[in-house]
Amino acid sequence: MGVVNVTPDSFSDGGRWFEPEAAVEHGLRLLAEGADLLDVGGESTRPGAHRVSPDEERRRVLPVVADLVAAGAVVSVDTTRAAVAAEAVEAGAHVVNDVSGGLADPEMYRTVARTGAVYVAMHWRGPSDVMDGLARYDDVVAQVRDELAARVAEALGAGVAPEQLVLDPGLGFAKQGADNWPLLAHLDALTGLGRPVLVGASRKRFLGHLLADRDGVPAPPEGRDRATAAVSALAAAAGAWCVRVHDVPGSADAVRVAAAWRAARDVTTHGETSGAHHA
Ligand code: PMM
Repeated sequence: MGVVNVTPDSFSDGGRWFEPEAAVEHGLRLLAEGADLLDVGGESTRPGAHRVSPDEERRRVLPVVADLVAAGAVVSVDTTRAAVAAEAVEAGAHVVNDVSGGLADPEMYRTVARTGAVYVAMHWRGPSDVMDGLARYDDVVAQVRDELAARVAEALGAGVAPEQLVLDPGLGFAKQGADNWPLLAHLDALTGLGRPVLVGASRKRFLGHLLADRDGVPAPPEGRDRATAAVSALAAAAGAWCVRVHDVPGSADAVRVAAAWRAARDVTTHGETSGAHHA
């Protein structure tokens, strides 16, 4: 999944593709580089970010969604608003990517159920301007798993079909730096919930800290792409269905490596496939 942020202020690529034409052109480049899916978002979720109005969000994302769909792309809309999600699906989006997992808008599950779109439910505890204060865990893996399982139960109760659901640990969202690694290392806790898993590690702060220089200065966002590709390889090898990234070529190669790795692992020493884990 390649990221197309139509925002002036995203932490990782803020403002570079804010004009619709530039955003569409960027999306087409990501497709040419190997993305299977494009995630179009009009509202920054960077830590501390404030909300944009629904009309402004519509103005940013809908034309870009429509143009990319017309160009043949499979498009996801990154929104927490049910109305924007519905209009994006009407414009041709196939996937609704909701970083709030349905907690920001009480209409989201019913809207998703009605449209039949694929729905990514990310682990979330509150809006970007307060989320850093909500990162308190005794056992981050068990709590994120259980809180996502509660979202799944509520979505199903509102009529969303199980096949529509994709789950996401929400790296960096109400997570302190050190909370992200156990979630990655125990991805099986989430794949164990029985739905495909999406991982969004790309250019996030915890990678900047990992790659800090000798003085402790974090690596800048563009300096985190190789580490992002490494996470993509490991996440895909651990069974992730999708990785959401800004820089596509490294992660496209990484997921191919992981697919070959998994396929070879599933072949027994007698040359027969176990058949259980084919990606
Ligand atoms: N992260 C961001 C935005 N949208 N969606 C999902 N499903 N998972 C994520 O981890 C995620 C997301 C923040 O990154 P950006 O500001 O670079 O887009």
